[in-house]
Amino acid sequence: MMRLAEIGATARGGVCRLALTDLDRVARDQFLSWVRELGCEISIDTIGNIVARRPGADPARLPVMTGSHLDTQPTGGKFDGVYGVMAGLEVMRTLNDKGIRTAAPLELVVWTNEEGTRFSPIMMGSGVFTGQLSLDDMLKKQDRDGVSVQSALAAIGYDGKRNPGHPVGAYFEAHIEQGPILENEGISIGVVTGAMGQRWYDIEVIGLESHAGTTPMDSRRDALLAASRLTVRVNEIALEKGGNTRSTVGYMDVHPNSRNSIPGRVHLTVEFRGPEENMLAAMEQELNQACDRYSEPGKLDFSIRRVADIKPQPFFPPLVDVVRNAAQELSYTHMEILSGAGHDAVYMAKAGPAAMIFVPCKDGLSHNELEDAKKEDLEAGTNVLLRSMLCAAEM
Ligand code: HGY
Ligand code: MN
Ligand code: MN
Ligand code: MN
Repeated sequence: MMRLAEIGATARGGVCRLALTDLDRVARDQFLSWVRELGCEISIDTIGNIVARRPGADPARLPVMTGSHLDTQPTGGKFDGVYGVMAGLEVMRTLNDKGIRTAAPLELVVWTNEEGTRFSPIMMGSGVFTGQLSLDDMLKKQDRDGVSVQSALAAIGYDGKRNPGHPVGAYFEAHIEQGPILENEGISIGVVTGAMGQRWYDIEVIGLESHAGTTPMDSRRDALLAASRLTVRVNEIALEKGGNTRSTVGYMDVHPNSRNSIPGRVHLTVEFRGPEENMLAAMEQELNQACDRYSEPGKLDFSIRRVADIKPQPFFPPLVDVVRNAAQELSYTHMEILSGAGHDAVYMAKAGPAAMIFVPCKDGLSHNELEDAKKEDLEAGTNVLLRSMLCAAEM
């Protein structure tokens, strides 16, 4: 048996386990062995989501579901995603140990490709499960080496046969906050009221490769110079908008990436986050204007493709109350918090009742190999998850 953090462990103490790689397979296989030991019924759907079902006393009841993801960022940590999966596993183990049979069935899910790093967009498995993303379109998505989701799923043996999606009575996801608020406030539990919206773009800047020594400065078509100007502008857009909006250029691929050739082509990614849909729309308008401003038709051309558009999503108030009451009854300090990060719970909330439980992480750091969290906080979050699921399962 391997600890999940060992599967893709990096020299700096982080984890690099990209979606649908062989490391993802090893982690999925390990998860399957654990849930089979618990007597769960397993189903794998056509986008690779794994659902482990613990039968309830009343099979007619809609299941109470929890889960998260096993795929990580390239410089990922041990807790982003994995914590939610392990917390759900702990809930099921505890109920087995105590011989408790809930009225409603319980389900623990591992979502495919939550991070959206190797294959865009983000939250792919839960998006297909809830009908927000088209299965056919997602299966065709390719990574930078031209490998499709469909062939990657088959290569790791997780190209399930079951159609994705089924009615869920309630969904809870436990996750580290991935930001500094809970730690700064000295609070153990985040009662998550909702999540910011986000928009993702792929941008191509087309100039012309030419000789760095012979091409005069005034006749260059330097795609990297234009992409750099755009990068500065993207950051200014969120700073100018304020209101908790965020903007990031996270990826840039320069062609031909040779020190003595003027870059002729750049592929870069832009993402915006914000609590208000109209703010995201305004930021997108600014992005389009910036590309127009930096383009010189026939000299420097920009193409923009929006690849993700996830609306700001409130969680289901009655379930948010269940989480708050559970924290209260267990005497954990708690506070309401809005998630800046996207989570599979966001798509689940578009299809049914969903809520999240946050726990603090060290220095608010995540998507970083130094990601860390305290045992007592992880335990508190798991206890709140258990209590919330039991409450929903008996409702
Ligand atoms: O990017 C996100 O919001 C998530 O952590 N994948
Ligand atoms: Mn995550
Ligand atoms: Mn993440
Ligand atoms: Mn998540």
